[in-house]
Amino acid sequence: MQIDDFADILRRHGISHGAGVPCSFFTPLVNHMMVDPELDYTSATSEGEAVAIAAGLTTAGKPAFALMQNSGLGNAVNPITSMLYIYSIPVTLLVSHRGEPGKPDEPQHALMGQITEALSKLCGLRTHVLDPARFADQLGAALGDGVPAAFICRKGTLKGGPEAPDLDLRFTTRATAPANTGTFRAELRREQALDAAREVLNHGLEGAGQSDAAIPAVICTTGKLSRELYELDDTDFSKKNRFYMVGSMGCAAGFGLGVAHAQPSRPAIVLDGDGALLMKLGSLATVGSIAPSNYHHVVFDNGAHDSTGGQPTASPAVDFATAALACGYRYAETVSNRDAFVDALSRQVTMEGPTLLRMIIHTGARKDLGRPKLDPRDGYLRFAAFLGGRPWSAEK
Ligand SMILES: Cc1ncc(C[n+]2csc(CCOP(=O)(O)OP(=O)(O)O)c2C)c(N)n1
Repeated sequence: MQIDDFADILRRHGISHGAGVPCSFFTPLVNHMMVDPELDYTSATSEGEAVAIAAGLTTAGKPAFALMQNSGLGNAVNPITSMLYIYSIPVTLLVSHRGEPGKPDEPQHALMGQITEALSKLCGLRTHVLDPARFADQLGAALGDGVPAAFICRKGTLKGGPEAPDLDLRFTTRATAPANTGTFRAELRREQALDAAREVLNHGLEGAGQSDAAIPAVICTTGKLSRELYELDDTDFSKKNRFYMVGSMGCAAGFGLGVAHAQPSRPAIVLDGDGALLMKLGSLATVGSIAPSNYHHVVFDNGAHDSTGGQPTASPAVDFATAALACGYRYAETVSNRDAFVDALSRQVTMEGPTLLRMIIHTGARKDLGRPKLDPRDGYLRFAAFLGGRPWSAEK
């Protein structure tokens, strides 16, 4: 299938964005996207992150695909099963088929080559082998039904495309220093810090005359952070600008990047945990390379996987603020008390992003902390409706 025809089908179905980690089978597509002004490609640091970015874009009204080698399908299993499947987000996966049975290939592809199609189906993806004659209809059907789908692409299926453009790369070193340095000790628990953040997170939700675009999109990482924020003020289902991630640990940063990229005039605030950020630390680099000015990253750092019992993480050894600046964030700082946190958060959301705010907190949560009564899918649809970007059927 000539890549121009393939790209045309994507375009006709409203797909203008893709994120991925490439396979040589997709060279025609990636090269094409690098020169086609109507198709935008984000180079992700892992296939799971690519799925998260594509999911954020799709949710915010820019239907997107995630592209990967089938070896990377293994890296994406959790975001597919815990995010695309749970929320039924119609992201299109393009998965190459290395190690196709009966075709000579390298040993590392042998087993994955045998199980690719079955694994994709087991993950709940509507799975097709990419057939040029049927691609348009199958893509249209998946998007129309609002379900995630995978197209398995065999060697040579996609053809043509330009040569890769010459990259005029300049590698710049920076003397990076965050706004403040020092030693920080926690004063608040996560729930107290979240309580202090609410005015910024809820900005514009109440009160007449606020432009809808000024209301931030708030993306919350998995675990107790989401549960606490929900219990603080959303049990009445009033915080339409929030998305509580269940599972998909590490994917809030990538999902938020997709949202920020799709809706550049709306602030996107990602509430992350240290464990989750460390799981997909590459997201700092992806965010820094795209550098959306509306992206604001807040890391609630208790040095632990608090939600699973307080097991330590590597975060005390990691200066997230310096790391973010080194990755291309425009501003970053660390705080540890309530006043400094509120001040920094209020300032950062008005600054040109990406920004990162590391809030040092204690471990621990209320013993009687509940679980959201909000069904994950309903919560997701609320958020997608708030973003106005749901071009697919609301029914599963
Ligand atoms: C892929 C994956 N691995 C492990 C878990 C289990 N898990 C859920 S929350 C969590 C801890 C998250 O830690 P952190 O991001 O630091 O947030 P905290 O709980 O400290 O607020 C873990 C390990 C999971 N949900 N998904």
